[in-house]
Amino acid sequence: MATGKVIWGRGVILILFIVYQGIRSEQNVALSKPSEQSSDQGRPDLVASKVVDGCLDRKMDNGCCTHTQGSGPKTAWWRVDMKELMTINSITITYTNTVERRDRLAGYHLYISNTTSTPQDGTLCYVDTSSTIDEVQLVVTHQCPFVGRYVTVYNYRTEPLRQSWYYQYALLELCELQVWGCPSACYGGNCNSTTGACFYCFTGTYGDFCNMTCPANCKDNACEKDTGTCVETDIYSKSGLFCCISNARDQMQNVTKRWISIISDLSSSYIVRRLEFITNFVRIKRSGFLR
Ligand SMILES: [Ca+2]
Repeated sequence: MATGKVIWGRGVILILFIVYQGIRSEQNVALSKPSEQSSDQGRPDLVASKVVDGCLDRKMDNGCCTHTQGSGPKTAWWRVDMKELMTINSITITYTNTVERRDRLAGYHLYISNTTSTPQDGTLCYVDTSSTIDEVQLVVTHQCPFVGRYVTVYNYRTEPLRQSWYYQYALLELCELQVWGCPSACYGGNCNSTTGACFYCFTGTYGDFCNMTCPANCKDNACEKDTGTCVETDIYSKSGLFCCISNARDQMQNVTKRWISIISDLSSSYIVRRLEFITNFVRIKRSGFLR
């Protein structure tokens, strides 16, 4: 019977976890953010920004995709700068379907980073290791539970090719990349799916995006999320209601310490001089000068 209860309890926990995952709220934090890529194909409508324009159309001529240089490069990359640290849950890649491109996308890497020194900076979230061309998915979502500012799609070609069916050059024909997550300032990693506003803030911050600091006189550094009003005021803080009492108390303590120091110095000096006088008196007395 007891075992049954334990199993039932685990089931409840599992169900709660699934429900939590189901109601997790997040937004595409890459939408309309600055982006760049290793090279341009040449057509003005096939540029890096098309990958974060919100258009999921996969036909290359419809103006929703990009295209890096097609012949020659052995490496290719595309990167988005989300402008701040984001708590990422997953990333959805949408690749062109104008013609069969699986052999071109195959072998790509997905990185999350805080720097851009190289296209391979940061954490490798996913690498495509498809062993056949049919395994390569052109629209796919990868779980990437990391915190970072940049997301980079990177690919390369070697001689010999990692797979014999790979296209010989490295190029990217991305139509959209969606990064599902929230600003890292959001407590719990949840936010409004439309505005990106945080549901909760960490202690000490407030505002829609939890990017403002609670007033210094808030007790335990806690304030209301929307207004920044202290949940409870620390009345003895430097900026609290009794700030003057607090300041006066500190000043009194400083003055007291100073007087104690002065008196101590004077006392020490007096005692030393008295000892010197007694020592000299005894020395003179012993010499017989004084009778
Ligand atoms: Ca697009």
